[in-house]
Amino acid sequence: MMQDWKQILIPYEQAVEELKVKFKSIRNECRRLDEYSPIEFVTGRVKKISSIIEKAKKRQVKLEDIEEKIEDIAGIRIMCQFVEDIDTVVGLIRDRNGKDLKIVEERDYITNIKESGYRSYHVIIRYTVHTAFGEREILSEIQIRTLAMNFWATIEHSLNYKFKQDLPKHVKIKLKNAAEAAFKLDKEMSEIRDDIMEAQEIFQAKSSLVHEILEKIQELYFWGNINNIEEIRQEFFKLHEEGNFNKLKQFNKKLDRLKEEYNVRTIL
Ligand code: 0O2
Ligand code: 0O2
Repeated sequence: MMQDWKQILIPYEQAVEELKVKFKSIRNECRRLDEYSPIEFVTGRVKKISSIIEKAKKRQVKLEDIEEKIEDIAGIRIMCQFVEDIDTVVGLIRDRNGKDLKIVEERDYITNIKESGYRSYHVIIRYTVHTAFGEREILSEIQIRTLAMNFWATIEHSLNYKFKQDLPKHVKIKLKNAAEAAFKLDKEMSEIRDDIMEAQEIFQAKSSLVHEILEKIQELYFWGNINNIEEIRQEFFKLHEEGNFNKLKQFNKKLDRLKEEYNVRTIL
């Protein structure tokens, strides 16, 4: 039986790994291009066998129907900074519909907040994995939420686990209040979204500029024959300390000129 479960879960494990890579790469590409990323971080898991059996029992799903009826055996969670980013991410998923995934259903628990106070956007997809034993199409649930929604859901989930779904009344009230606070936080963050995004973009741009400069100094150093490399390094340290973005940009251009100059000399 255990062996059967292992065999069943292999494509789900592969799907989670692949989907994590795909969504993480959206974030990584944006960062590399100094662009704002609608994705903050991504997690994924394959549901534990005991939880699958428990869910099947609760819903009176027969063992042979588990793969068609339990949609979140492969679960992906995408965290965003702002509620608006959720729409962007859902848009990205819709763009892929019929390409590397098929959307089965969307559940908007952001507009339709659950009784518990739970908010998130769920997209159920069909996803094909190519395993050693051939092609397999599996179901997967993608949950898209803000950091605040995630904070609340994680705590509520662990409390439910602790109290075995039977939350005492005072805990329930506190959780409802906390859900309201998380909702307000998201709203307030949205109001200053433009300022936050701008600050983050500047920070990101500055960090890649510094990276670029350091690489160029290293290149100039290794090409040798640059007698004022120490001077260049000192100049960089001074500018870095000063923290003026425009001056760093000018310095970067100066390094380009130096590199070009040196290249010309090498060619000649
Ligand atoms: P995994 O990759 O499955 O082990 P990478 O090195 O690129 O694979 P990444 O995404 O650069 O990993 O690391 P990141 O974003 O710093 O996240 C590290 C792990 O912490 C990931 O778990 C995140 O999903 C998880 N995490 C949990 N809470 C937070 C949070 O508030 N912020 C961030 N940034 N990460 C968080 P995994 O899925 O096990 O990664
Ligand atoms: P896990 O892995 O423990 O998170 P149902 O379970 O019947 O309410 P349904 O219709 O199967 O839900 O699917 P739905 O509501 O789209 O998604 C179920 C999943 O959403 C849950 O998975 C949770 O991850 C999350 N979720 C839904 N409601 C709540 C809630 O009130 N609080 C928290 N913390 N999470 C919620 P599981 O099965 O609990 O699995």
